[in-house]
Amino acid sequence: GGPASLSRFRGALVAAVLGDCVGGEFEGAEEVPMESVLQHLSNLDDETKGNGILEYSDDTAMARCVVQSLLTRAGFDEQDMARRFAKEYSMSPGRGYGSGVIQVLKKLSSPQLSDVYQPAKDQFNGRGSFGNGGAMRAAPFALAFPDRDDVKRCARQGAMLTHSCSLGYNGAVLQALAVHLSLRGAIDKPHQFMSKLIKEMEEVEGNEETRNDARILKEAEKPFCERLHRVIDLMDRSNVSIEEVISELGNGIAALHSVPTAIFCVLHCLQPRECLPANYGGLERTIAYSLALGGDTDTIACMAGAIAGAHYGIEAIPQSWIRCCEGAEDAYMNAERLQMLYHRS
Ligand code: 8NA
Ligand code: MG
Ligand code: MG
Repeated sequence: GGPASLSRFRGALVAAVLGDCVGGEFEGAEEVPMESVLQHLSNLDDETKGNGILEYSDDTAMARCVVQSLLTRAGFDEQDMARRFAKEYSMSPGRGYGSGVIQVLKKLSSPQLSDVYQPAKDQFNGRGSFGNGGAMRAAPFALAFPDRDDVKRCARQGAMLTHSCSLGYNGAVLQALAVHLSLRGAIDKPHQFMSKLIKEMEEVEGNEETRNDARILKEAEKPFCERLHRVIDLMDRSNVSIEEVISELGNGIAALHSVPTAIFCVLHCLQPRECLPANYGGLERTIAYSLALGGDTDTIACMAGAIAGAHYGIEAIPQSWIRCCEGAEDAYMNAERLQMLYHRS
């Protein structure tokens, strides 16, 4: 479909759910042989395996709250979104939430709470979380607002409900920007896509909070910009090993060690790759490759899935994968509602 077509909205929201659901199998694994990934994915095609439904985790649980809040309030409402996060956690606490964020979610359910941003600010001795929990649920902001400044502002505020460290919420801004640009067809020109991302992130990271946090955590002055330059270096290489991707970009639970990685996965898988089946399309390659990196596989595949889904559209996703994943049907329906909100504003 063309820029901002319904197919792209559906692709983004559904592929994010798939990445989370199929990635859960390998979450936290240090090494994941590609053979195991391909076996896992081919089981999805095989109805006789009867492997049942793959459940979604915290990534999708929180993204669903973001979607419902944006739709119900027809825009960003921090009180409403915070209430939904808290309620979702209290109803299904076993979705694999990060150990720190649970404290925030418990505090957010208190009726006495006056500032919904305060619990996140109290995390980690007042430094706030730099985990990827804000970024993993950032895609819906790109699907709700056509204006880039709205996307950046709302993705940031939405992440700050749980992640008050700039290395956490700036990761959410980067993820939302990647989906925003992909939705408009920007990945047709990968180098221009990267230049636009870096130009935006130069501004996003050009402030005192970012500089302070980066200094304390001994990172480059503009940590995400520095990582995006590494993505460009790697995408220009004809041969790059999984070990190099992990050592250059990371595969961990920090936003800095996973959002640029997810972007790389999408760009690396635009072409057929020797390690991946020839009958795979770009979206299947992206999901498979994300899982083979190991580490925080569900979250990296979820974020890469959202960016790739916005690029390739819903037609690129195998029906059998959709049938196996909890929440994929809901995502398909909600994508249309988000597109209406997007075109309304
Ligand atoms: P979070 O905010 O609890 O952060 C995740 C972890 O990062 C924390 O528990 C800390 O260990 C560490 N961390 C974050 N900020 C700081 C800081 N300022 N100083 C020191 N340590 C810090 O949770 P989140 O929502 O960001 O989640 C991130 C990832 O962890 C997600 O992928 C999520 O799925 C989760 N996770 C869960 C499991 C599981 O049990 N199933 C496994 C791996 C990751
Ligand atoms: Mg998860
Ligand atoms: Mg995860």
